[in-house]
Amino acid sequence: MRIVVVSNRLPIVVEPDGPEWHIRPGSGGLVTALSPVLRRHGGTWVGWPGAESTDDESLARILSDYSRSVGYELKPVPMSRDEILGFYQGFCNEIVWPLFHDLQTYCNFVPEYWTRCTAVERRYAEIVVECVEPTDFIWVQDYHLMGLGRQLRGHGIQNRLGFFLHIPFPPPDIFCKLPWRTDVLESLLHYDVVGFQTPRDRENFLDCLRHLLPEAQLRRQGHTVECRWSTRVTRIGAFPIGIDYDEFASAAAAPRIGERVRELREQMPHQQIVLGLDRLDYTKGIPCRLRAFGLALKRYPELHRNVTLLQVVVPSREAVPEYQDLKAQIERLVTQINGEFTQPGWVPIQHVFRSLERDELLAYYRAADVALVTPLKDGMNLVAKEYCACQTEGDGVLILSEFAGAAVQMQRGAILVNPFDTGRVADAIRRAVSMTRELRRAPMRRLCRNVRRQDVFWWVRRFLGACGLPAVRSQPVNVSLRRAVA
Ligand code: GDG
Repeated sequence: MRIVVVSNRLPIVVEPDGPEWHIRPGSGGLVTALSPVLRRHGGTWVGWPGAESTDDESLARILSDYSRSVGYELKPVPMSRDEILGFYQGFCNEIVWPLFHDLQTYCNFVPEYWTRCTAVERRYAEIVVECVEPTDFIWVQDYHLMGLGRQLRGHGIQNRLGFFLHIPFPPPDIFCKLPWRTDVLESLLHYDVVGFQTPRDRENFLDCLRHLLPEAQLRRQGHTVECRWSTRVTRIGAFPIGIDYDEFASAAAAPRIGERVRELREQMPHQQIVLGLDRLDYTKGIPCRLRAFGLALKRYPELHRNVTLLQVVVPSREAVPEYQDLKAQIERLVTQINGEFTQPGWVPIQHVFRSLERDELLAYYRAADVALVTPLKDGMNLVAKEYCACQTEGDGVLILSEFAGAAVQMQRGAILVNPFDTGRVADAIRRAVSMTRELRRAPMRRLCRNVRRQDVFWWVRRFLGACGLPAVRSQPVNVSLRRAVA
């Protein structure tokens, strides 16, 4: 059985380079989670390459070269400028993203966005139909393509179809604000399995079904719920996503990363490093976190000269005005807090606004004494899990928002905080940096054990199991062999 993954974006970034294209691996939670899965099992990844009208030969060639090097195929879905604006930036980023993160005031319910969305879903369906074989498992990812299942069934596709939502699913009083709420729910019931990150998201979805489609019959079966609606049966469950723990842990332990950690530490001597690492996004709670750190410095002068917040913000969706405002707000807060507390030889907040190379990312995780992961709302949050996997010395402390999906699995071992309660977050920072190395080890061991046991391959097995599919190959695909065959 092959897996065909369909997501809004391919796991790459393509950029024009004169008449040619330049290609590099993408970043973000979905890429981190699914790349190792396809690398291991082989298959096809269908998605938009991320650039406008990329329907040319040189792109096809470079994608096929790249496919051979990663061990799975990439199938591009072209999008015009209007489609990018109406579907991706409009429907996805101005409606579903904020609404599903409980931030309704950021929503822009433009009817044209919905029209664009259905047109783009039709295009995805046509491309998937072209490349799929009857025994393939089609696994649709995330909020952009909730309606794809219905489109595929419209083409007569009988394959097993799974859908996984990486972001939270809101309760009915929020979901019902969506003008196309019933269409979205009905579309989701065209999949065989619909998966959420946490039991709370699953229960919110079930509450929406009860409210908007009362004729649907729901029956609990173990950890999933069977939904019979119209002629269809859909299994609904919570499948918390994981990371490739072993890969992160061994990469972080490499001597070259150790060397970078030493360099970083030399630049911040005698400091406990508190790390924040997020995409530029209003759901990640960066301003609240900065205020909490400022408050910690005000309340606890013993932190002065001893603690540095290293806040990495990875540029994202910069064309959207809310994101530009957020960037300006973060810069203002950093300037203000640094202005108030900096002393010769100590700048309390180091603010990095760029994407990190992977080695640098691993070195930051490994060097950090404390990770401050405080989203206002998050489907899962892989940064929390990656931080633990990179604790080579086993003595890091994780401060985690109770509104991250990860809190369900990591509540024993992490210091849980309400990110809106700046006083308590400030206290948690002080508590974390005051813990002795010895006291830190047991909770970190427990966290690592969980993250390792419930890794990304466990997630795949559970999801496929719910689809009634056998576990797929457990050994990595031999990329050089595939290269020879291709
Ligand atoms: C969505 C959901 C859910 C970050 N900066 C750099 C970099 N990253 C990588 C991290 C991590 C990923 O990006 C971020 O993952 P998150 O889970 O924190 O967040 P989202 O991107 O919002 O992902 C989320 C996830 O999907 C998976 O289901 O957990 O809730 O919102 O993997 O390592 N990677 C590199 N340089 C960076 O600067 N190389």
